[in-house]
Amino acid sequence: MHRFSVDPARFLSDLHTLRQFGACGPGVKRRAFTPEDIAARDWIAQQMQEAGLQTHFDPAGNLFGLAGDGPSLLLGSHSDSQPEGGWLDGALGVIAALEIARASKAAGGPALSVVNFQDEEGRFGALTGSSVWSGKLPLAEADKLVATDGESFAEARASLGARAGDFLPHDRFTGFLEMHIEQGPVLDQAGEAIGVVTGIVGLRQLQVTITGQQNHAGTTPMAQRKDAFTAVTRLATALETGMANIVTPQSVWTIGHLRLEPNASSIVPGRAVCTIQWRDASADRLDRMETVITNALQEAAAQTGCAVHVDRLRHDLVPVPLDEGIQSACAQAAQEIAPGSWREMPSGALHDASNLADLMPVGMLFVPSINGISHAFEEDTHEADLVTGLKVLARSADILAPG
Ligand code: HGY
Ligand code: MN
Ligand code: MN
Repeated sequence: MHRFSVDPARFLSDLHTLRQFGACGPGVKRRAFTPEDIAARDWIAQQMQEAGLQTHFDPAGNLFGLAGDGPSLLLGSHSDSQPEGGWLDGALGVIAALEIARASKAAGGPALSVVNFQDEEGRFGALTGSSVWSGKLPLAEADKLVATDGESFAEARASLGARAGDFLPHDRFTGFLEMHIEQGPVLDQAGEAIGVVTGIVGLRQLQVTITGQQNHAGTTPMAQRKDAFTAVTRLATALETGMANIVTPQSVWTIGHLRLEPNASSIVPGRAVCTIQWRDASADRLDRMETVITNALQEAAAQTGCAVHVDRLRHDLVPVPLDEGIQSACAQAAQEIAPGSWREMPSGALHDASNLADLMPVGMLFVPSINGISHAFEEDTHEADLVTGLKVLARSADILAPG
């Protein structure tokens, strides 16, 4: 028995409307708290109100659409993007949640609320909005976070103005269910439609500042240089060697942000700032990877005569198993709607669900990413897979929601 039915055309139309906020070719640039992000949040809040949901912004910029004053199942994701983002990363989960909550409300169905978390993509921290709401990151600490573009979280969130209310209590919600694009190749290569997520990897990140000696690129003999970029290359090589015996094919580490100073072709770089981020499903292996990283940093410094300073940029995000009960509801829904075209799988990407798993039952569903591409403008998913995901998420919510 289904207590409500969704409208795929309306869902797809809303997805394409959201895509316009910060549109950049096929993708989006919609960093947390930028004008495009705020405009998108205001539009989503308006859709929530028109759906009969009570809208609420909290001090961190998280936007809720509440089904009523009583307990409800929470569905959602995030609408902020990476500096160069795809149109579906996060947005899919927010719009699918909106469509489902709207359909249930209209049908007098179960109480389903919506959340659009802020700064999942880490312009400031790590899953910042849900980290603050979950209590893992005090707001006063978050306010001190500074984006690589120089704006602090405190300055950015001031743009909420009068929108911001108080933090909502966690116990208003009976659980959290998030649909997201896989952002990897597994479902696409297998030709399957749905992933029922079993767990989310843990993540750690350091910001490394390497100080050498700025000098003339023509007159400074190679043997006398303290070249900060050489230290970065030695670090990267040492990581490859050091990780080889302790990692699995799913373990990852990335030097994703690098700034050379003064970044001029005729000057030996005297300073380099980079991030090292690593992820794994095992906390113990994250520890062992951190030992490799620490040793590699010391080796790079010794070999180049540079000084190395490390800041742990983000609070640690531990590996998270997802709720068994929610997983079985999602599996039942997937088998009903996409029989034989679904699998259980882990998440190599981080999600806001990581922050809620110790507060309430949490579950996730994936839909395929074409060619496994994400965090890039060309990120995309076949429309039929988007609609299948919506229907499986709706059915899962129908099975799980109280009342
Ligand atoms: O980095 C992540 O895993 C997420 O997409 N922000
Ligand atoms: Mn995301
Ligand atoms: Mn992302």
